[in-house]
Amino acid sequence: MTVATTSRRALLALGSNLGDRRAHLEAAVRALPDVVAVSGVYETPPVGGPEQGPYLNCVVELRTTLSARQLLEVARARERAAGRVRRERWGPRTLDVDVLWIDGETVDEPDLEVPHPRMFERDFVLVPLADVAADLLPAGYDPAAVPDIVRVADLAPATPADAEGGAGPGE
Ligand code: GSY
Repeated sequence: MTVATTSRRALLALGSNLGDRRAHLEAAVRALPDVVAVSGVYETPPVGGPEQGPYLNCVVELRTTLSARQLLEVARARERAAGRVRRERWGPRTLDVDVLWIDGETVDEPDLEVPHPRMFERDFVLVPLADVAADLLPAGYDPAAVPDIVRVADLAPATPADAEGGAGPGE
């Protein structure tokens, strides 16, 4: 495990297709630590799993000293806070938070892989990723050319008051 003493860029992907999808994303973004940028919110067709409704997806950039493991704990805490119940793999969910990328760090453990193993295959990740980390896009990838993905909202950046009430890694 890498223990970072200086902050580095980390990217998280958020998705929701159950309940008040936008409210779930907004609450999670406000509670995440060390957020420096938030992509647009995109409505995206579901990929994989059973028949289910469309998702709202976004990508968040952090500048953080948290490790990949700590970020996974933060992500899971936000999913629990959104009332997520794990029923079936790739099924509908109130909130999904994936650790996509941490500059200079790779993790290959049974429950955590960084970079996320499918991040470069999924338009619902790449299109919002283009808003905050275009340097990571595969060569030639054009988010404007992707069909069926529509920017539907922008989330307000968190205020200092949000940060004071935000979740730490163990929450
Ligand atoms: O892997 C994240 C959850 N998820 C999504 C998602 O966030 N967006 C879309 N469009 N399809 C998805 N399928 C799964 S599983």
